Amino acid sequence: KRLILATRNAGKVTELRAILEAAGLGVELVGADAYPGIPDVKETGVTFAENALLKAHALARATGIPAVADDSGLCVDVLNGAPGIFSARWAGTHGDDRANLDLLLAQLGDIAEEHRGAHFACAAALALPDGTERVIEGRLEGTLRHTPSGTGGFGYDPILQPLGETRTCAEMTAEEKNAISHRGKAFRGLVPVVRELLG
Ligand code: ITT
Repeated sequence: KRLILATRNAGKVTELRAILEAAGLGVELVGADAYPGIPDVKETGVTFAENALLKAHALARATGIPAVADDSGLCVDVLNGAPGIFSARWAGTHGDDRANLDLLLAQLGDIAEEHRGAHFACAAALALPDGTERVIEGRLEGTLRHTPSGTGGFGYDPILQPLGETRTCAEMTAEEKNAISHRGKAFRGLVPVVRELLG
C-alpha cells in the first residue's frame, strides 16, 4: 500500500514515515518528488484545511494514489490570527523565513508578554483518488519572544515559546518538537484515518 505526501520538504516525509512505521500499518510513504511533472496546485483556500484538501485532492487525482497534504502557519492573537495561511510569505517572498520573522517582530513591537499569545496550526488532509477526504488539525500554543533564540527548526521556531516551556521551538531537538508540535499532532491523528481508509 502506497501513500504519497504532497511536499518537497524531506523533513516532513521523514517525520510522517516514522509515525506510520511505528503504527505498523504496512503503508509505504513516498514524497511528491517520486512523481515528477505534477503541477503545483494554487492554494486558493481561506483556511489551512481548505488548502490542505486542495493539495491532497490534486495529487491523488494526478497520481491515482491516496495522497496526504498539510498546510500550516503561525496565528498571532493580537493580529487576529495573522499571518495564518500567509505565514510562508508574510514579508512578500515565499519561504524567506528571516524576513517573515523580522517583519512579525516589528509588527508586535514592544507589546507586553501577556499580549504575545500565538499558536502554530497544521491541517493534514488525506484524499483518495475517488474523492473521499478526511482532515485532522493540530495546534501548538505559546507566546512570542521579543528576540529570536535557537538555530533548530525553521520558520518562526526561534520566536515561539510553547506554553510550559522555557525554550523556543528552535532550541529543542527535532524529536522534542515533534512530540508536541501542531504537525506532529496532525500527523499522528492521521494514523487511525489511514487505518480506516487504507487498512
Ligand atoms: P510545503 O512544501 O510542504 O508546502 P512550506 O514551508 O511552503 O512547505 P508549510 O505549510 O509547511 O509550507 O509552512 C508554512 C509556513 O508556516 C512556513 O513557511 C513557516 O513560516 C510557518 N510554519 C509552519 N510550521 C512551522 C513550524 O513547525 N515552525 C515554524 N514555522 C512554521
